[in-house]
Amino acid sequence: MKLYHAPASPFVRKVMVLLHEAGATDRVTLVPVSGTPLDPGTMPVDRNPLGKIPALERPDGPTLYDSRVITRYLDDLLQTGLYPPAPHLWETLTLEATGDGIAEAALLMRYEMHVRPEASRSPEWAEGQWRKVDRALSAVEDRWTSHLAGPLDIGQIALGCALGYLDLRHAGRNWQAAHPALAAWWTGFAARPAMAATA
Ligand SMILES: N[C@@H](CCC(=O)N[C@@H](CS)C(=O)NCC(=O)O)C(=O)O
Repeated sequence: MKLYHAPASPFVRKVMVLLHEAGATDRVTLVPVSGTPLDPGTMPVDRNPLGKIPALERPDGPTLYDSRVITRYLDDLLQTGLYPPAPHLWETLTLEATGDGIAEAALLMRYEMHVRPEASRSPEWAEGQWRKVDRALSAVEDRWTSHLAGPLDIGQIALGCALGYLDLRHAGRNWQAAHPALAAWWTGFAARPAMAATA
């Protein structure tokens, strides 16, 4: 399989972490690409009309895109056990959506303040995105603390990749100060070999 890839993407990282956890990194060849909404650059627009990564070319059908679709496909292929049976599944998928939403808001802030031409940037809009991140981090601490202490699942992986992206692109915000319980979990989770290998 071919995985369209950029090392700083939190969504690509979800896929890579799953592959590392499953011991299956040798099943994909990485295709480095880059691009933004302003300039798709080398993004695989012929494979994913949205011009986004990750996208996965596979032998048994058309290219898959969106990290949630790809991780679900790889789980089916590799039997990773990262999706528990219902009803626990609903909490896992909601946590995954929360992690992805944090990463998405953080990415949109990055595009707004570093990709959009300077004259049309809106710091207020970027602050609105950060408020989403901050609320979501509080919600994770309120609702998912015991879930985070449980067996590894795709929700934890999505959250970890989102927190890693906050550290990479928004370190100055120091999210850890307002969310100490989550910060403590993150210290341990970031040390997992699959996370360290994809940092
Ligand atoms: N919901 C998508 C989001 C993917 C996404 O936004 N990827 C970014 C890289 S981190 C991208 O391809 N951006 C290019 C663009 O938006 O044009 C997923 O989970 O795969």
